[in-house]
Amino acid sequence: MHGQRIRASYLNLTDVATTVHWHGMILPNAMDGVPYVTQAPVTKGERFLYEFAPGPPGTRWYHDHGMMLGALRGLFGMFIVDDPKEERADREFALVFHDVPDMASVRAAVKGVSTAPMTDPMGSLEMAEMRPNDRMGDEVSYLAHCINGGSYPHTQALRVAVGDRVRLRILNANLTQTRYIRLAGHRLTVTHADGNPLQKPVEVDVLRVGVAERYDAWFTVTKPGAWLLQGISSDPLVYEQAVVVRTAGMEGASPHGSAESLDGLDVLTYEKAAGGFVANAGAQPANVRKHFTLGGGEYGTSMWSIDGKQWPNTPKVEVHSGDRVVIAFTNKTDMEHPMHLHGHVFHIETINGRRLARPLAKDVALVPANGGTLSWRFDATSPPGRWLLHCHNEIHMMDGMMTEVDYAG
Ligand SMILES: [Cu+2]
Repeated sequence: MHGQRIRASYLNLTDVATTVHWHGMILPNAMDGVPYVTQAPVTKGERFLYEFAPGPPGTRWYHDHGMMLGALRGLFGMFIVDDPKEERADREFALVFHDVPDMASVRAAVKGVSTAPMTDPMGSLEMAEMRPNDRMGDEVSYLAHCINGGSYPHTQALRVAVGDRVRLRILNANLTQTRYIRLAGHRLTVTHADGNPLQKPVEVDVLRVGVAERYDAWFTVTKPGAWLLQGISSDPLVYEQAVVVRTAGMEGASPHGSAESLDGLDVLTYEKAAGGFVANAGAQPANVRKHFTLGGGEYGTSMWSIDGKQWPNTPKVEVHSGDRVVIAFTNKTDMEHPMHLHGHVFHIETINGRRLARPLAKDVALVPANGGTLSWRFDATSPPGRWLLHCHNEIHMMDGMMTEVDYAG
């Protein structure tokens, strides 16, 4: 419940030194869980006590923050900060989409020589951005595709009743891949992005959920039936990433599924979530402006960069408490990048030079590939400290696409 404090004692019984990051939370910097930046990594047999008042309300999560090969995310989960003032659903389900990586492909991807293919579905934004000469080398192959720890048909059915208003809280905990998620036979009403309420809910057929993103989506059960909620991909294996939504009496029925393509479907984009674009009124006021060029990812290299530099040599953002900060990204690479800022909620303002009608409150945002741009603003009103800003694609982060926002004084 929002307003309560938590105490989480982290005891590390593995051989891998790591920390726990509370993704999407605004909290004291010392509790943010970044090794060597906000705390020493917790080694085998050691304990670390995290204590803070979770917030803001919404669908947040936690995960380990290794920043080195061997400490790939193995500890994670959804963290719901319940808002007592919010409308209640008849049923609510938390769904964590995650995938088990093939570690050999992870090591190859870090070196830029992986042979794993891109798996986005036909009709997706990523496929549209592909150029004929794009050479992969950075993708990870996955051995299993899960929701809440299981693959279909071993996932637990979501039981609903006719007339129910159902709320889904969806997290993409995949290390590298965007997920397209659809509930067969239903439109979804999206109310929250990364846990933050949209100014106006939007209705779509398919959610596009980048790495580390969360969406809250609602639907109404209007008739008896059984339908698959699933990841849509060009990789047939991803079809195991599914759960059945069913009414009583439909236990034996074979569920309705979805086709592999997104053709003709209404897909959630930032533009849609924000009510479209408006005429650009010019730059909005800000005390601090920073422009970053995202680069790297050449085949056969271990380099993903910000302004040509790799962490820890990347240029930092210096702010003072109370500053209005605008950060603009230009992406020179052929992959999109889910850029995440710790300890703040930001508002996406522009995409490819066009201004969103309603700035979109998030903590991670996909910067479009091949020269795409995206900008966000935030107010430096979080507790002072060093707040990481990085690509949430685990390979890109390990290969250096990371910087920080530092509060001066
Ligand atoms: Cu990236």
